[in-house]
Amino acid sequence: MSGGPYNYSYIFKYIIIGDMGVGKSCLLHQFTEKKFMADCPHTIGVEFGTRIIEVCGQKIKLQIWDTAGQERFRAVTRSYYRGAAGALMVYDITRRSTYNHLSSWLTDARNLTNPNTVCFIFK
Ligand SMILES: Nc1nc2c(ncn2[C@@H]2O[C@H](COP(=O)(O)OP(=O)(O)O)[C@@H](O)[C@H]2O)c(=O)[nH]1
Ligand SMILES: [Mg+2]
Repeated sequence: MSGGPYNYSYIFKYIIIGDMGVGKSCLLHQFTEKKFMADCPHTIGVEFGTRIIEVCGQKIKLQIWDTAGQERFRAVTRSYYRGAAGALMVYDITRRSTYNHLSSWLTDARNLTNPNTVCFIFK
């Protein structure tokens, strides 16, 4: 697409999943703004951040979706997962339950994404 209106060659969607309050929004903010946000407002509505990275000379735009507070009920919608190239599963190292819940987050991710979606864990 060089020369076109886009300054990147690929766009990939990533999603962040995990229990409420594990630091998903902070992680996204840190990645896109390179800043820690101590008072992260609760995520309301659909939110995503973007950052362009370069791999092997190709510019890749990452579009990272943040859950819209639905994770409180662990009922994140199907459309959130659709088309994700990767799912970042986050837990809070100080709260064991958030780690235990990862198995159900992984089940959702596996059921609602395609087989090529890469799932990984962050704490
Ligand atoms: N100590 C500590 N607190 C964090 C860290 N990441 C996030 N927090 C705090 O945890 C709370 C919840 O973070 P948030 O990103 O809103 O979680 P989310 O509900 O998963 O989006 C906020 O008060 C953050 O300031 C971290 O790495 N260390
Ligand atoms: Mg949040």
